[in-house]
Formats: sequence, structure tokens, C-alpha cells
Amino acid sequence: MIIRLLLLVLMYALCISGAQTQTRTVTHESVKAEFLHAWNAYKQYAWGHDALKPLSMKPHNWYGTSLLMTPVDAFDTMMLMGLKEEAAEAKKLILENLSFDKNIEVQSFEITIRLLGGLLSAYQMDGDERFLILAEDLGNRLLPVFNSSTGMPYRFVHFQTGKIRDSLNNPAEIGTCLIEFGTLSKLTGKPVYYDKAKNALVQLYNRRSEIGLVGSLINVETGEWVRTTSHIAGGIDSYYEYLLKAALLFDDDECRTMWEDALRSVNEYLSDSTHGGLWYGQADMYTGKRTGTTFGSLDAFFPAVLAMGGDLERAAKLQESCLKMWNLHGIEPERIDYAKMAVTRPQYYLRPEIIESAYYLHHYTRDEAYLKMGETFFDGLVNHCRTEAGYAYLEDVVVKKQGDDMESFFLAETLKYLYLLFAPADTLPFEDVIFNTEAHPIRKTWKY
Ligand code: DMJ
Repeated sequence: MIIRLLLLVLMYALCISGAQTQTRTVTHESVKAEFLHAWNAYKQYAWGHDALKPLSMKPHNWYGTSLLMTPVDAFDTMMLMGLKEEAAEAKKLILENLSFDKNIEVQSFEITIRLLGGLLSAYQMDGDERFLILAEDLGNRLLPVFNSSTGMPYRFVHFQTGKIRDSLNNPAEIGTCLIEFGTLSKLTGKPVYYDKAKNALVQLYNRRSEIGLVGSLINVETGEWVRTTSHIAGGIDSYYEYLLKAALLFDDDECRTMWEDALRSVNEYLSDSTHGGLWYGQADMYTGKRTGTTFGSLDAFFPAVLAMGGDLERAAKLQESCLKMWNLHGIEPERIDYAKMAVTRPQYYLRPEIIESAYYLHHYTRDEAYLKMGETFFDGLVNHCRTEAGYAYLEDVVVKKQGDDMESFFLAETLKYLYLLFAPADTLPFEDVIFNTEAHPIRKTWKY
């Protein structure tokens, strides 16, 4: 009798687990296959260039000459996916060809998060010193951006002359360099990188308004705000992300205090629960008065940061809103007006943020709902963006019109977070790394 009962229980348990496996239509292996589809298209049509144009099947370089944006950005994703051959060919391409001794002016923010971040994580994952040598050379060529009277960076710098340009900068581009520059300091033993990047962050924070908000454009020479609209969207987003992540990566108490203080103001003045669910809109940095009700694909990084900061309740609520935004048209618009639930910018640039947040939330809660969301994201991508040669962004999510770009962050971030969401937890020990804003995992290998 007892044996019969045990058998029944066992059969029931098997049925349940069988049912669960049956309902899971996407696995980490399906994501890996899509990564290979994108990488192989890059290899075939754009090898050695920055990026692939997936519709015209042509290569594209940001500055007329290649900085190997896609291979550097994609390298650690291949390592995580166990794609040894692909990682080896990308490594060879990078180490034999990548040089920053070029007559070009670059945008410091993009080069920092994609290339400096990519080279540092490549060094940590692969161990080859040549990645670190490239990273240090790059760091030195970027350093002149901090030579403003406030110490906040200019937007552009020339790789050979060090000439800087554009003193009007935004909080995201000013405040998103401490993970990369700080790690460079820790790995080379030279404090200059950490000090300059940390000072930029502090200078920006010091210019917050009395109610603790920052605006969207500031003059790095005079320290005066030029645009006073505050929000968490593109242009400010990763400033908040780096306050928290730098606090964690470097045990930096000053960063933690700045993060906690900034978060209080963001939650008080930018969050908005008056339109069904939780959203974050726009407000004036001095008065806190609401000036807009738009939210978009870039804002979808915030559930991950909220979760990492310990506020799982808000994180989960905001992720629900993000999902509503995705589900409006079966794939995510660049921006909506959440008061009307109407699309105001119809593009989908293959962005990762909503997937990144699902991955963080799944890590912290183990709630299967986030895997289900991951399936929704995967299906949307495959159904609407997949092309013969890789993946194409959408010019319009309403009519599903594809456009001719596949940003390197699609391989660095979007597919990495999607893969990690479904992969066994030990694929990357989450608690041991801090992802930079381009999803390059940095490990704290230093003691001081
Ligand atoms: C990436 O380059 C980074 O995630 C950045 O923080 C924001 N924009 C893209 C992805 O959307």
C-alpha cells in the first residue's frame, strides 16, 4: 500500500515537471542558435568592420575606419555561451588588428562602454595580457575628456591629438565611466583613471537641485544646467545605474550615499502611479513639477537597478508596466505616452534593457513569470527582427517595418541577457560580477 502511494506521488511529480518542461518553448540553446545566426552574418558580410547592415548585407564603420565594435562587444558573450571557436577567431581578429592610434575623433561614452568595457571583461575572462594593454592604451587616449574646468568630461576626443570638443554634455555620458576607468585603475595599479571618473560623478551629483534631481544637459566648463528636465530615460539613465554599481564594485561608500540620495528624489518626483501601474515620467529638476508622461525602451533598465538596490516591489511593478509597453504591438517601441498608452516613437533598436530587467528579477525572485516574459521577448525578436543576414532593427513597431542596422549591443547585451535568463545559474555567478552598462561583466579581482 505504502509503495503504491509512493509510486503515485512520484508519477504526479513527474507529470508536473513534465508539464513545466513542455510549456517552456525557449531555452538558452535556442538563444545561442540566434546569436550564431547574427554572428555568422557579421562574419560573412562585415568581417573586420564595426558592424553589419543586415538588410543591405554591407559593413559599416562608425568613424570611417574600424574599431572592431561588434567583435569586442560580442567576445564575452561567446565565452559565456561556450562558443570556443568563435571566441578564438574574434580574439585573433582583435589582437592582430585593433589599434587606437588613428586620426579620428570619437564619442567618449560609446567607446568607453563598448570598447573599454569589452576589453576589460575580455581580459578578465580570457587572461591574455594583450587585452589589458589595449584597454590601457584606450584609457590613456580617452583621459583628455576630463580636462574641463569642472572635471566633468567633454563628449568627444581625438585619439591622436587629444583635442576635445563639445562642452554641452548629459548626465549619462558624464556619469557612465567609473566602472570602466575604475577597473582600469585597479588592474593597472594606476589611480588616475579612477580619480578622474569618480570626480566627474561627484561634480555632477554636486550640481543636483535642492530637491535632489539632475537636469538633462549641462555645460561642463561653467557647470550651468542648460536643460532642466529630469527623467530616468536615455541621457540620464546610466548615471543612476553607475552610482549603485560603483558603490558595489568598489565598496565606495560615497557612491552609495549618492545613490541612496538620488533614488529618494527619483522615487519622490519622477515616479507616477496615476495612470494604471507604476511609471517614471519627466519633471522639472528645480520644482519637481511633472512636465511629461513618456516612458520608453531605455527606461526599462530601471527595474534591474531597483532590484539590485533592494526594492523588489517597485522593480516588479515597473517591469509589469514595461511588459505592457512591449505587448502594445508585440515588440517594444522606443517611447510611449503612458497616460494615453500610445506610441510616440515607433522604432525598436534591438535594445536589451527590458530583458536585462527580466534577468535580474528572475535572479532575485526565481519567479517563473520572468521566464515566460523572456519567451515573449524571444518570440517578438525572432518573428519581427530576424532577417536572412542577422537581425534588423524596426523603424516602426506598429507596421513592423525593418531598418538596416544591427547595433553591436544586440550581441553584447540583448542576446547575452536573454541567454543568461534561461541558462543554468552557474553559467555566470551573478553575485560575483557587476555588468557595465553594455553588459560586460566585471569581476572584482583586486583586494585594495
Ligand atoms: C547600450 O549602448 C547601453 O545599454 C546604454 O546604456 C544604452 N543604450 C544601449 C542599449 O540600448
